[in-house]
Amino acid sequence: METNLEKFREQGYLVVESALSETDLAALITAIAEVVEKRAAELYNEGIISDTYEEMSFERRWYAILKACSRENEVFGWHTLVFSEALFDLITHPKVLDVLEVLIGSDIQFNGDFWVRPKLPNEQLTTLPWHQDSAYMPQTENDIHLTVWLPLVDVKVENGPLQFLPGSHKSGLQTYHRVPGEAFAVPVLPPDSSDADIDTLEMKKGDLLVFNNLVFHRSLVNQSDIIRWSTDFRFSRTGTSLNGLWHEAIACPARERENTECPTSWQTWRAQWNASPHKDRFV
Ligand SMILES: O=C(O)CCC(=O)C(=O)O
Repeated sequence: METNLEKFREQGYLVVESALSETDLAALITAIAEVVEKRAAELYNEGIISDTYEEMSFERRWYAILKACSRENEVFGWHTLVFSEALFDLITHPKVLDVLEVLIGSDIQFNGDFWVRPKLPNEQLTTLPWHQDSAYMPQTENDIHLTVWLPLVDVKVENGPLQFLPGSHKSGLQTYHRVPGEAFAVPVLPPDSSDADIDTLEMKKGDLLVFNNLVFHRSLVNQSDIIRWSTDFRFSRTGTSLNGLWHEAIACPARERENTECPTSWQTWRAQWNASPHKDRFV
C-alpha cells in the first residue's frame, strides 16, 4: 500500500482523515467566537447593528453581522485578530507536527505565516484562481514549504472546497501576471490538465490537509449560506531560508530531533510577535 510519504511526493498534497479531534480544535474556535462576540458588541453599541445575533451558530453568526452592516467583502483572512495561545497551541500541536515529521523530518520550523479564513457565502475575494503558493512567496520555489490547512466546519462541494491538480508540483514554478479584477496574480499559462484530473477535497472538521508550495490548487466559491471557516499555517525544515518573507520575524522552531516538546513556548512566540514590525499589517 502507498504510504503517506509516497502519496504526498506523488500528488503534492495529502489529506489525513480525523487527524484532530473536536477537543483539539475547540480552543481556537472559542477564540474566533470571542472575536465575533466583541465586534458584535462594538457594532451594537455604536448603533450600527440592532441585533448581535447571539443565538446563531459559529457557521452563521459572523455573516449575519456583516450583512446587517453591509460590510460583506472586507478581507481574505484574519491574522492579528486571532493571534492567541489557542492558535499557537494548534500550530504546534503534536498531532500536526507528527504528520509533518513523516514528510520533512523531525527538525521543523513554523514559518510565521498563519490565517483564519471566514470564507463567506458567494464571496469573490476568497474565490481563488489556480495558483502555486511560491508565486506569492518570492524565492521559495527551490525549497519545500508546507501549508497545513484545517477545516473548522465540514467542507462540501457547495461551501467552497479546495481543488488540487495531483502531481502538478513536478513541473516547477510557472510565470504569473496580474489580471484586472483578480485579487491574486494568475499563471501566464493555465495549468495543463483536463477536468478529470481535478481533485475536489470534501473534508470533515478534524481532517488535516497538507500541501507543498508548488502544487496547483484553487478555492471554489462558497455557494452555501454558511461560512466556511478554516485555518492554515506554513512550515519548513529548520534552517530553510525565509528570504525576508513578511512573517519571518515570527518564525520559530516547532519541533527538534530527540525532543518531543515544542522548543518554543507561547511566551517566547508572543514576545517575538510584540517585537515584530508586521504585527498590525493585517486584520
Ligand atoms: O483557504 C482557501 O480558501 C485558500 C487557501 C489557499 O489557496 C492557500 O493557502 O494557498
